[in-house]
Amino acid sequence: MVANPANAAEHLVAMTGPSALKMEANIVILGTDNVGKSALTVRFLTRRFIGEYGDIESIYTHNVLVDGREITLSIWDSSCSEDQCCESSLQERRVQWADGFVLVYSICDRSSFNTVAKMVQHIKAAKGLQGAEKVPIVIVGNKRDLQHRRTVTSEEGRLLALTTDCQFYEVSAAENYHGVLVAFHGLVDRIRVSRLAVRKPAGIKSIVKSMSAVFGRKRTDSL
Ligand SMILES: Nc1nc2c(ncn2[C@@H]2O[C@H](COP(=O)(O)OP(=O)(O)O)[C@@H](O)[C@H]2O)c(=O)[nH]1
Ligand SMILES: [Mg+2]
Repeated sequence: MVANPANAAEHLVAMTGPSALKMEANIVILGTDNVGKSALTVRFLTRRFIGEYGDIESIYTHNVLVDGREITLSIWDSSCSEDQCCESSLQERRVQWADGFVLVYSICDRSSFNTVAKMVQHIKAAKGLQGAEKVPIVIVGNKRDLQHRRTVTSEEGRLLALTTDCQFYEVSAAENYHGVLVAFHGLVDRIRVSRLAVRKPAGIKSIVKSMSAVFGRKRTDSL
């Protein structure tokens, strides 16, 4: 087989040129009813809190710029009753579709927190990743403004995230846009890192190998 130097050069430009700065990712928002999944989604998309959101299952597309990189997000705002949350086939489809997960509970609702703990395990098992690969998950304790009704402490949320290798945020979709933004950006960062981890073994080394094939250099294994 004869390698074509022109093709190899094009390939390199494609990997290092403007398209390398673009990324697409699917994000699903999960959690029991009434924890504020739609409120968080709408806050992130529009910066607004409108109070009532109905019960519509929707996928939104949203472009963001993170560190100079254009990212197209598809965000699936799920809606499911409590007992369906882990096992239904719809849930399986959401899990397989998603690159990253926002798992939401309300700080005023302990059972929603327990469900998030179960979901983390379920998602990790369903994704079946190996070795150092991580599932990008952020755990979000919402309704932080309702301190007087709090039943889940911040420490419990933080501990759950720490022990499951997830990221943790406590926010109020009702009162604060910035916290919601930071949580979504945290997830985007996790997705980027997880993609780099997948690509790494085939990264620089394989570029050098293909260049060597083109220019006839034999030894690449010292790299
Ligand atoms: N006080 C307060 N209420 C919130 C917050 N987020 C959502 N809600 C309210 O909680 C209810 C359920 O929100 P929704 O987004 O529909 O929950 P979903 O079923 O998880 O999508 C609505 O009445 C919201 O106005 C919040 O941060 N603080
Ligand atoms: Mg909803």
